[in-house]
Amino acid sequence: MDDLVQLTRDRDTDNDVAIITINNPPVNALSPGVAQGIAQTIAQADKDDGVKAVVLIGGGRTFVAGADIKEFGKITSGKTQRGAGLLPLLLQIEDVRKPVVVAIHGSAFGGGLELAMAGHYRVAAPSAQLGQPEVKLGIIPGAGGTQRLPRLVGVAKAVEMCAEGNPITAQEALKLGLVDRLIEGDLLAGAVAFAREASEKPVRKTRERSDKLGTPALNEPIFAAAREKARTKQRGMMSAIAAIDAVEAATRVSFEEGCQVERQLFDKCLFSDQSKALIHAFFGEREVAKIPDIPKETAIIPVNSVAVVGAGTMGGGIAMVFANAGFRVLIKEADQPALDRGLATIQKNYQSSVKRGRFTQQFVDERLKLIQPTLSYDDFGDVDMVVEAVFEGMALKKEVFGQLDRVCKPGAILASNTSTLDVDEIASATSRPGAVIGTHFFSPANIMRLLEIVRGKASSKEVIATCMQLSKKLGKVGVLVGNCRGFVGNRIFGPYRREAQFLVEEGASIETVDHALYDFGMAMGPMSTGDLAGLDVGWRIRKEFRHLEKPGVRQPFAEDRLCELGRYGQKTGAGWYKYDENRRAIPDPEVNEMVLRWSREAGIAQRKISSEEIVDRCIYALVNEGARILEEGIVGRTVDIDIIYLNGYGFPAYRGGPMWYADTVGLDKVYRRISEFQQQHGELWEPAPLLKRLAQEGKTFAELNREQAVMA
Ligand code: 3H9
Repeated sequence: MDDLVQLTRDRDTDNDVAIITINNPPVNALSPGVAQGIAQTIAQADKDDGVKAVVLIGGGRTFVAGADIKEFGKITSGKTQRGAGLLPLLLQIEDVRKPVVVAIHGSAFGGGLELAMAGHYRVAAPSAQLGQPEVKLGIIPGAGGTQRLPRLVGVAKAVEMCAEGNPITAQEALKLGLVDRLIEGDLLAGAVAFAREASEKPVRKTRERSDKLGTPALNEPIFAAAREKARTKQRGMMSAIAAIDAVEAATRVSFEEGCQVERQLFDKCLFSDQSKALIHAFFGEREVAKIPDIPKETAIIPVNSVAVVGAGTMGGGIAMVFANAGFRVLIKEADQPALDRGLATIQKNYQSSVKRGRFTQQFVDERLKLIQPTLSYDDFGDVDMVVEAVFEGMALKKEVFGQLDRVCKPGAILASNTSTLDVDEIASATSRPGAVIGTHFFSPANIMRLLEIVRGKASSKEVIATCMQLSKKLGKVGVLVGNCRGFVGNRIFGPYRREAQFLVEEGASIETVDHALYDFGMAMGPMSTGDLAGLDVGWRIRKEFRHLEKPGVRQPFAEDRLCELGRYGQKTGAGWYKYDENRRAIPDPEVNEMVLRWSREAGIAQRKISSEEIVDRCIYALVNEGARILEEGIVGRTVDIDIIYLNGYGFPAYRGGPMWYADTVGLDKVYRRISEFQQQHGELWEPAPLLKRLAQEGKTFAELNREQAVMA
């Protein structure tokens, strides 16, 4: 405890302000030792008549980022008993007879904000952020946050913060009354000065306040609107609804009773599969950033300026990603009309972001200044990195890379945004394959968080480490993958969409397939996803690779037929669905009839198919291919696949990704079902040997992931 929490005195002035400093790097998580340390030091300061006020502050880069999330796993697995939690400590702080001033820098998140609200006053650095993000971990604030926050910021804001989980800035916190003063400069000195002023005033206990708790008439519409929003924006997330219920309790019952309601809801959420999955996603996102064979000390190549080749949808989006992160970006096209079209699209996209309130006009103006159009490679000699985003064809890509090899300075990173092509073959067009790497952005590049970083045979460790670090700067989740057709995301997506089509060809309606997977939690059903991405994309790829298909093995055909009819999806106003001028999908009975006719002609027996089978066929197809990818070493860990699916393919976060989901079902059960599918549908369903082995050994992918981490 001595190391985790220190009690000192302010030495500059009268020595009458006690300073309690939390030192639990990296983020001062409230582990049991920290809570114990605060309890002991606060008791000491309370007893000491020489102390007029107390300052509670975080050492290092932040105040407190919350409870220690690792502890939750110990509780749910039965390794640790769930005790009284932080509530008694927070009551103890609130009951101190002299003012406790909490000084916040970095983040006051979760239990960190709950701790801060138990203090009598809060001061903050202007850059600080405050929030109750628990909902994103599938839980709710569990130390009185749902009861104290509405007392400080009012019911509407508290519901929003607890149910949506997004942080607010120190400036907003000041306006709302969550923070009492912003301190420019030295936070500790400012907090001590504030504490000395406060020592003349009576202590204010947050839990005894009720002036912001509203009335039933005022509150009812707030809760109704919040529930409606949660049902649409956080579809299927039990923690969002639980957070709203807990804040509502604050407006109906006493503080003590409200805390009991909160605790019951917290426990229900904590022991749910949803919270385990979301916590897996939280740590997984951080784990994928660590590459076993690339040490932390690997030199990072400084990247300050970037060039993008190609101003089409992807190139334009990628230029925006870099500009948004403050990089100077050259954007090159082959001719003026194409360049003008690309720039116009960038401007249009920025304007719609301003309209939707995502960016201010000033931010957009600054970003546009960073994007410099060009028609030649002349200026490429200075850039630190190039991202090629031209049409997906090997000959063209190789020509571009040959050109880049001639004009770029030594040390520049040469990245390709290919989504399917062989990165090694692209690299062979240069004299420096070590500098070549794949950076597969997802469309729309400026919105989607996923970035697959494709490691070629020769990609250097420095280039890989730099791209991984860069992904964070760009606000992306970078996942390192090996070089194979479709890499990880698209390769696994193939069998998923194949099964969706098979199901339609076997008699399920297009809408039934989409609904079943939407209800499972996917952001969109597979047929709608195809229409959005453009059915012609897959059609073209299938035509190119048809020669690789094994003769006699069933292949879906309905989508190809739709393409032959010019139904490419949303962009042509028709695909699996029809689309109105606002691109709203309208079921098209004609397509269901056509597919029925084609299927009968092909001799495919028609039958009634349950939603359960639809989900199993599509999701287990992801799992089986995921297991093959793991075996082939295309990714190093199972968690890599989960993070790709959560960030790039609309897989429901509360199910933790396909591999995690398979674990929750039980791999023996998944294996048995896949074996049944193999009997019914043939060799496309051959179980992946890894899946078979794990199922037979009674293991999970998560256990395999842990073994892989140890071996690395
Ligand atoms: C809670 O508080 C419940 C309460 O109501 C009380 C209930 C009784 N615990 O993200 P980074 C690790 S629930 C344990 O890379 P950044 C993280 O894994 C909690 N570990 O840094 C990483 O480890 P490693 C509510 C944590 O600067 C390292 O710290 N709070 C925790 O990009 C650095 O993290 C939240 O949900 C934690 N609470 O971002 C906040 N937090 O180096 C969660 C971080 O081994 N945290 N770690 O990979 C965050 O949002 C970000 O970490 C933060 C820093 C913004 C703070």
